[in-house]
Amino acid sequence: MSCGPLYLGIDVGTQSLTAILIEAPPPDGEGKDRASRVAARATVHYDSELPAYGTVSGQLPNDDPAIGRVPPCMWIEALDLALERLGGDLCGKVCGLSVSGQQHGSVYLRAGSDRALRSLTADRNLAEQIEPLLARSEAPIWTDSSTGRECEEIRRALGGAAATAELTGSNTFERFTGPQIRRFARTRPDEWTDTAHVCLVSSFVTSVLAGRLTAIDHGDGSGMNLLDIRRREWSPAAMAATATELERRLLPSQPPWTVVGAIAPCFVSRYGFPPDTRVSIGSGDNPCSLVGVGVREPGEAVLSLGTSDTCFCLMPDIAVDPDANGHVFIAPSGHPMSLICFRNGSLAREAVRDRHGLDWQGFEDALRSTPPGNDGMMMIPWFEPEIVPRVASPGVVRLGGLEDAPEQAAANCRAVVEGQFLSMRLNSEWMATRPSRILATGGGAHNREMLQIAADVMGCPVEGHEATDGAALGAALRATGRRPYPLPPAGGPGPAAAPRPQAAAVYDRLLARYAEAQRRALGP
Ligand code: XUL
Repeated sequence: MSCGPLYLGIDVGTQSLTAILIEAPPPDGEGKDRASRVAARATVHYDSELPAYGTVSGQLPNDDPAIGRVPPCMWIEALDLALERLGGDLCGKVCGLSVSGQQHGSVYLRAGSDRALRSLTADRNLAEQIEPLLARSEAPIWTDSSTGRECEEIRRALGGAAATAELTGSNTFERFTGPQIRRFARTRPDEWTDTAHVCLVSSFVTSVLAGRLTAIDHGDGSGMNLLDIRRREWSPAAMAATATELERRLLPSQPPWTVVGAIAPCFVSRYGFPPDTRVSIGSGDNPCSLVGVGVREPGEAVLSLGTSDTCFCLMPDIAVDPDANGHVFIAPSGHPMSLICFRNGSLAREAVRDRHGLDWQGFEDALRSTPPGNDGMMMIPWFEPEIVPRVASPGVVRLGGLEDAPEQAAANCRAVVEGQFLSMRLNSEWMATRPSRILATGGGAHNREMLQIAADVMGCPVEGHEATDGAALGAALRATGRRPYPLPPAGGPGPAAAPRPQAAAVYDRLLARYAEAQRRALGP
């Protein structure tokens, strides 16, 4: 199919790298609200397609389950392979590109890296040219949870959990980059001394594509416990609490719409990219996904109903969770965005479904057959330890006559879903932004009855969306350099639900009861 100028989005994910080419509608006039079109996509799965690196689920196997690391050259080899698959005809039409990277992972480079990146050549294997630049052969990624001690130390130095969240947008979390850096500097002082630059996954891959060291954007930077979320610059206090001489090693932080330069000449010779292909600064996969699903206005939210349930919301102003369980990142539009993750998502729904011998259709029928408010029966759905609110050991609470009994199968199905959305509403009150529209993605977004409960509890319309490749699409939309970003390609029509006034009033009343039950369950 013939096409106009193309934009390339590359998502360096946990298990695979995806490259997507989109054609965007014309920037002005009628094209403004038209969706983009996907022209081509290529995905490289690390485990099966780059077996020499020996990864399992995208990371190096380790006897210690708390360690999650990746050889960074694997991402570069995956990039090379994905571009090869897109081919010269399409790459030759690209006018802008940008990278989305799994958030929090860090790459450590030696002095002289900038010079070496400026002289990358198309004649030699790309990963082989990058390998000598690494001061650390492995990059810790977001799955790493070995930094409990460092989290504690940084949090204490910054004045506690609430103060850390107030400054950096989040409490310290094991997977965040600051704690990773601190652990590296403490346990491998020689390699730390050898480190001249600390990059994130997104800025590392962008640096290779741009053939120069590139900055970290405010969006990915807000997943580090290092960015002052209000001033949007590295916090001297957080850097000092993290590692010695970090300031000179961190590349600058810049707004998410920064253009870092033109593509490196080696990609021009190797894949036929036009020499003036514009490279936009990289960003994190969560900020990119927001754009990739089509969120553009503050108040719009994405609800990802997967193994865990994650809610991102674009906020008009910065608000920080006083309980320090949620996160604030900077979205590609520059607005703050919240991210809260409930561990008891599909896992909890599945536990109820399986307990009562149902399939998903049976679960949905059970929701349809029971009334909003469940005749006073209620559940706090902590089948697993919970992230929001923080609960260390599982403990499901049933109230109002609800019992774990076979004859109450339908009531239990409704109770788990109502409990999940009441918890989401209660524990997102700190955002001070009631969502105006929710785009639901993930497996649960196919369940219309569940979306109806979400709409009634949250008091706003909820639309189901197919959102495969959201992060890569978001990167491609960012690469257009336009704001507001063009709309992503329209997915197939999914179920949708509008709030019903009577049901919404029931949940408005139930919220106080849920809050009281949660307070009791959390204890003193
Ligand atoms: C978010 C998080 C993951 C990673 C990988 O804080 O840790 O979503 O971004 O996708």
